[in-house]
Amino acid sequence: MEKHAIVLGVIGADCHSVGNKILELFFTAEGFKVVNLGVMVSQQEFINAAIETDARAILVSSLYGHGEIDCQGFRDLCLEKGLDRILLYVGGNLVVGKTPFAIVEEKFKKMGFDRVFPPDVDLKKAAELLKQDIKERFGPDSQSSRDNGQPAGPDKSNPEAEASAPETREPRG
Ligand code: B12
Repeated sequence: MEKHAIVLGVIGADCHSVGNKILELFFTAEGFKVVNLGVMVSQQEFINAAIETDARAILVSSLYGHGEIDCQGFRDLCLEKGLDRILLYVGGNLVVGKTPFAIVEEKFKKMGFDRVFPPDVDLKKAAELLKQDIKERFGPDSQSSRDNGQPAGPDKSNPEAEASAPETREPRG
């Protein structure tokens, strides 16, 4: 069976890289095709990678406390770029200080994230939720995450576009 692509990275100016490596190894072992952008990733970079790999989900990490600012408008930008069905997950130390998690979760859900995770999340449970969410959102035939139903990926008729595909980008950090 074909593996579902997911895009992973640490958003904004955040350079915490340890959790990102663990997530890459874990979700790869869970059977996903993980496109790991590493640390210090912009919203636009996440979205470009998701479009070019026809990803089912973007998994955003934020550890340094500025997650709320960095994630503002992420869902709107996805919609603007045609990713109208992509799953958005976010996790880590999402805000500064000790805000109760229920409040943090509500905040990020209002911003358009489908699931929000604390730093001590059981990754096995997160992977199960992701598999379930992909099935529910994309159906058993797992259609494209873009609104036009066209397969994503570089335009084979355009060698320049093909040459700039980001999947091989080395993760930073
Ligand atoms: C190591 C460390 C650093 C190192 C990072 C080195 C590196 N290459 O990674 C250095 C020294 C550079 C650093 C810098 C800073 N740090 Co620092 N750092 C830490 C520390 C001690 C450990 C982080 C770590 O590696 N944890 C281990 C990994 C495995 O856990 P994790 O990162 O949480 O990731 C897991 C989960 O969060 C979860 N997860 C994460 N994302 C996602 C996403 C999804 C979808 C899911 C399902 C799960 C998930 O799964 C991951 C794997 O298990 C933490 C404290 C702590 N105990 O966490 C502070 C901490 C993260 N740092 C903090 C801060 C404030 C900073 C600085 C701003 C300090 C400063 N004033 O300069 C800078 C930021 C620099 C920057 N631009 O990013 C704060 C953040 C506070 C907040 N959010 O409110 C923390 C929590 C310390 C604290 N208690 O104050 N830091």
